[in-house]
Amino acid sequence: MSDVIAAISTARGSAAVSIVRLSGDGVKEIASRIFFKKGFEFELAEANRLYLGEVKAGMVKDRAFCVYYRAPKSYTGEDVVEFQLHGGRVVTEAVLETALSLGARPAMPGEFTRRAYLNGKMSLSEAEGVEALIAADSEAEAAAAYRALDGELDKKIRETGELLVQATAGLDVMLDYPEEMIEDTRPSVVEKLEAVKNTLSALIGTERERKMLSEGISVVIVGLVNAGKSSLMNALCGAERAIVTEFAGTTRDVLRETLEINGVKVTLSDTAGIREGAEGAEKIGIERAEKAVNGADLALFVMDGSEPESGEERELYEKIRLRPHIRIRNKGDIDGYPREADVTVSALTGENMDVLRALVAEKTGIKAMTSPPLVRQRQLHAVTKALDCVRTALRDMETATPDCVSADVKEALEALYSLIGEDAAESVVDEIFSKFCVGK
Ligand SMILES: Nc1nc2c(ncn2[C@@H]2O[C@H](COP(=O)(O)OP(=O)(O)OP(=O)(O)O)[C@@H](O)[C@H]2O)c(=O)[nH]1
Ligand SMILES: [Mg+2]
Repeated sequence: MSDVIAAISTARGSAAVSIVRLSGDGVKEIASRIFFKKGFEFELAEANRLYLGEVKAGMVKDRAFCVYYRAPKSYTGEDVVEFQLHGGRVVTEAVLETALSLGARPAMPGEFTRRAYLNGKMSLSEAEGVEALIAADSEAEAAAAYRALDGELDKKIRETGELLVQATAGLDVMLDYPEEMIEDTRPSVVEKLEAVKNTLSALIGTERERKMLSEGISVVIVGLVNAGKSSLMNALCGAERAIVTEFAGTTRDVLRETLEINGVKVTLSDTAGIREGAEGAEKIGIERAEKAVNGADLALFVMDGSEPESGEERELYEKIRLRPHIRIRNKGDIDGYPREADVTVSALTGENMDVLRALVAEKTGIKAMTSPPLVRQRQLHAVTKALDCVRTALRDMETATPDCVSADVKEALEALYSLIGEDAAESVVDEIFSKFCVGK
């Protein structure tokens, strides 16, 4: 018997629709005292059907939809009722309060999904995919999360686990049978361990890919004063973020904005324009600009095409030349002066901004990236541990006895299965679901 939990599953605040969700044994009894419809009895409710009726919650009434999902064919695997109400704090909270007064208890963060996991509706890594999808703030992150949610990660782990089990069987043969059998079995064990090693390495991906996925790519705009850096920042963001004036030395501090290019998160920084003889705040701004360039994945070097190339510009370029960068000739809408550049744009008219975006994608390798589906640190640790064990096993194949290798392989298996939640410790499960929002 599981008690009934209840929560508001949609975001707070006024909205067109809000959902209150209940799950557990006895949801129908509670719901039947909140939702009313002529000729309708909850006992006879059809599953998965949308009923239009009236909810009554103390003094509050609303016309609302109600859906009943019969166990085990529901998100949690239990009996579930959902009320689709008109959004807004009062109605939504009144319905929740009434459900609580009728014997439901407030759901803990992630408790619906936790029940889904406990009832075998999804694995731990799929549950983590749900949480990561909700938390995602770029398309690439969402895509990786969906691969976990959809069971792609699980499938890979199970297939890899199966190979390890086969390797263990091979090792048992080597233990139990005479020399000649060992020579026959050894290559197939090594082959399986190599295959596992490759799969796990690919799952982990490179450090760079993972950083791109979670933190995004840092791109810094630099150049001499008045080159149009802040204008370029605004054009790339599609919003008036940075102050633009015709006076040199407008931007004093580093200004950051997050945007997406080809679905990948990019942190774009506008910096103070560089010039000789700057003092005070401007001088500090220039120092910060130089620091920002050093910490960035890519620099956008902006040149003012309406002015002739200066010694100062060449000098600044020398500092950037050896770092990943794109040379941009700005103010292309004016008949100005030629420059050696990767692209000519106009921040004012938006000319060639799509070319610039494509160049950013190309230079940072965004295009070629298919994100590894490990969406949480816990998963990364588990796979890294398994990979370490497999590497040790391969090394031990050369020097150690089969039972020694077997122990390495078993350790790898344990690490892998912890990922999908087989025999997961209570504390691990608690930790995972505590990150969810209430109502999921
Ligand atoms: N015609 C034209 N003018 C531009 C273009 N981009 C910027 N400007 C003008 O150039 C001047 C300086 O632009 P900003 O974007 O403030 O330049 P900045 O590099 O950020 O300047 P500082 O912050 O002072 O270093 C402004 O008057 C802009 O309107 C462009 O593509 N075409
Ligand atoms: Mg500026």
